[in-house]
Amino acid sequence: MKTRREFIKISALGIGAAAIASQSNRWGFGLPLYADENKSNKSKATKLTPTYCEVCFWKCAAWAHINDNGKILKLTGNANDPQCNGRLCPRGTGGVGMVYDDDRLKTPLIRVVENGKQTYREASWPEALDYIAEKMKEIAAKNGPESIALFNHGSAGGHFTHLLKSFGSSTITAPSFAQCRGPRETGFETTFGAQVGSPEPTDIRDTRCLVLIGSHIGENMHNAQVQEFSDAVDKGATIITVDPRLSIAANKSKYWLPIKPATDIALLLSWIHVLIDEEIYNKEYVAKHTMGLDQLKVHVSTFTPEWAYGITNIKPSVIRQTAREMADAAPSVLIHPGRHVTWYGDDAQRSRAIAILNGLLGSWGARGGFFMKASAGIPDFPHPEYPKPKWSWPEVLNGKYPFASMSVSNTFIEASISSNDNKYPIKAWFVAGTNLPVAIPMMSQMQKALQDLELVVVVDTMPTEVTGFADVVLPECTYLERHDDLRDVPHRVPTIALREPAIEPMWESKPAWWIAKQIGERLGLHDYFKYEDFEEVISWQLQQKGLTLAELKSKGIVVLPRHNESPYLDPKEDYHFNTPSGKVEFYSSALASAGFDPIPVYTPHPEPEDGFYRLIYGRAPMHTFSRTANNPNLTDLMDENSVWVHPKVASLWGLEEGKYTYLRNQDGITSNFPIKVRVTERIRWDSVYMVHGFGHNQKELSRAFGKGANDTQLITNVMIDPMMGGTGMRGNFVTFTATGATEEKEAAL
Ligand SMILES: Nc1nc2c(c(=O)[nH]1)N[C@H]1C(S)=C(S)[C@@H](COP(=O)(O)OP(=O)(O)OC[C@H]3O[C@@H](n4cnc5c(=O)[nH]c(N)nc54)[C@H](O)[C@@H]3O)O[C@H]1N2
Ligand SMILES: Nc1nc2c(c(=O)[nH]1)N[C@H]1C(S)=C(S)[C@@H](COP(=O)(O)OP(=O)(O)OC[C@H]3O[C@@H](n4cnc5c(=O)[nH]c(N)nc54)[C@H](O)[C@@H]3O)O[C@H]1N2
Ligand code: SF4
Ligand SMILES: [Mo]
Repeated sequence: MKTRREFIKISALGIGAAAIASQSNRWGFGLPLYADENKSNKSKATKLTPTYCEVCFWKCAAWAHINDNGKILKLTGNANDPQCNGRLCPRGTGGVGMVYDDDRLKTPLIRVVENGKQTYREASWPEALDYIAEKMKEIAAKNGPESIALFNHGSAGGHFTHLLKSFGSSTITAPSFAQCRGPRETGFETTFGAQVGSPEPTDIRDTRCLVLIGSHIGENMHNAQVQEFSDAVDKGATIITVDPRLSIAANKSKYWLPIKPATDIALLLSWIHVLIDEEIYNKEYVAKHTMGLDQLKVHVSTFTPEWAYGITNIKPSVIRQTAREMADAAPSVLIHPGRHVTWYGDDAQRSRAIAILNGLLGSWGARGGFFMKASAGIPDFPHPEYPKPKWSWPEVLNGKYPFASMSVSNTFIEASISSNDNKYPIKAWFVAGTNLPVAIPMMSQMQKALQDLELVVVVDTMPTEVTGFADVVLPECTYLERHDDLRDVPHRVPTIALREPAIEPMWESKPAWWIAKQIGERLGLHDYFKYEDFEEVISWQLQQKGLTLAELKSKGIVVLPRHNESPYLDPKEDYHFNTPSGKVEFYSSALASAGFDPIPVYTPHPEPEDGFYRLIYGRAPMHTFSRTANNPNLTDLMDENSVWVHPKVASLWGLEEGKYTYLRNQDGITSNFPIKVRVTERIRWDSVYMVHGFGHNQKELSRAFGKGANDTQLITNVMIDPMMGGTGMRGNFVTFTATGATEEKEAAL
């Protein structure tokens, strides 16, 4: 059957060829390492512009160093920013590569049919914006503005959120909940009445014992967190890392617990058992602040370390010893909540087990545990009240996932597929800053949704996979060429950071605030966009805080005093937790009455069949998801991922270090591209590991195309968390097809 909306690879176009050539000459970008660039240009910077980094969502405040010719020479961290302490991570330093990447989107594109084949043609901005506004009006007239949805991640999202809300839709979602940290927010909220949030309020700096369940700090490069981790190691804090792989963090740990994947809940219950059985939990805190200890005690009575050993492969003596280490350090102890926690579909319960363990140790609100965060609170620029939508993301849930506290991206995809029993159909997508086919493992549903949607607008900087979905592609300029909202991240102290354009937008690219305003005006929403330039908005907001734009321009960031004095709970004072009982809930009646386990239980997960290995994945220090895969500065540091295989397994399959193999999963899906083999004792024999974000199939990404394999492609079994809708991605198993892979790889080079 001929599909209505074909997936277009932008490579089919000859777009921007002239522009590429002239830009190459202009910048002389022979792709040097940014370090060399920095050195040779060190003395030549004549201007510093403040920004905050957009290469990941830690948002480090930084300075762009610019020369007289208006070229960005390098980026450095802002010394006054507690999120980075003056240092950028390798990705942040390499951010310049995002600007001077010749493969960038350069003009708006509109989907057309030429000679019976779908393709894109270049369009002017007025043409593209008119097209979108007309379509939006048409769709809103038929189905209401609520049927226009936004998928977003990053700064562009704020501007399109404002646009959609002004138009009457709050059908807005992001992959950062159901593909990332949603389960832990649900787990902590049902226990402490508070979410963890981003950045995490983990007081690693002052901790005496840090327990990492998977969280691979050091590969997960969230800046100040990594710095604090390294300080904690230097100060002699006990680090306990639970990971089937010897991660960088595990390598720095006093205890590495190479757990059998998917069994963490058993370990957590057993730790809880030891704390209660040996009566080494934080009695004062538990008596004062918690409820449900009696039920918890009965619940874990049989979960001895001997029981857990059979499940997790972690020795009983190690389980006892590590539990005692935690108790010794309490309350300055942190069982880290993790961040990407959508693993096995029972992730909210695993996160709840982590929260309960923290509650037993009294670390929530303690120095060296979790601190109470503070933010600056930046007022909205004045605009008329948003119209009240008739429905929003809770209706899109369609009665599912009662403990989802934010929108669930996957349900948006389902609601975009025509069906008679869908009372709240989604008809149009705005996609800003998220590469949906790589971020959400639901390719077949996405394909179906694409047949039924009436409009898909993708706002991106690069021709990544998601641009192939669009009816209209809009080229956003990079973060170094634009204004965005003031940064107000909640942390130990409130801060406000400024992002100003370091250079003018290149080619025809435009900032998201401008694009949103242009569409808004075409929809008659002038009153919501009463500014010529986004600097006016920022300037007004700063004024309300008693600050000036001039001050922010010269400092980049201001650190404000906390409105509530201490980031820690006063042990002598009572505290009302925002749970139904007002206490930390070891036993949750809310969960029980919704039909969920009131205290977490361990349920075994399916095991790989003979000849298959569990596919697990994570981060590399020099890349962020798929967004950096084509960055010339960062591909110089790492341009492909590899698959980690235990030597025993390698010899069984005849896999050799440095050679290539295809991976095939339990559903017969073979990786599009071969992946390099890394033979290493640092991974359990029953699992293989790869870094997420590689294996791009868009030819227009000239550096990333065909480099390494794409984990998402192999994640065809998704286990949805019934509490909050998260997409568990680690129940996939792969085997190897090495024959011919190395030869094919060599032929392709
Ligand atoms: N460099 C870099 N840093 C990043 C990012 C990036 O893209 N690049 N992204 C940021 C974002 S948004 C997020 S969400 C975080 C993600 O970073 P984390 O939250 O740290 O991610 P995890 O999923 O815990 O990490 C993967 C680790 O879990 C281990 N693992 C796999 N299966 C299991 C299991 O069953 N049990 C246990 N205990 N461990 C297991 C893997 O071996 C691997 O070491 O990183 C952030 N920091
Ligand atoms: N298989 C698998 N799936 C995962 C994960 C995993 O580890 N494995 N991790 C999950 C996690 S933790 C997260 S948080 C999500 C992340 O999901 P995403 O944020 O969607 O991740 P990326 O793949 O980096 O896609 C980012 C897109 O934004 C574009 N972009 C970059 N900068 C800008 C900009 O300034 N403006 C605009 N308009 N666009 C920009 C990039 O070109 C790219 O197309 O993925 C989740 N999905
Ligand atoms: S941690 Fe690195 S990539 Fe993330 S915002 Fe900071 S410097 Fe940028
Ligand atoms: Mo994430």
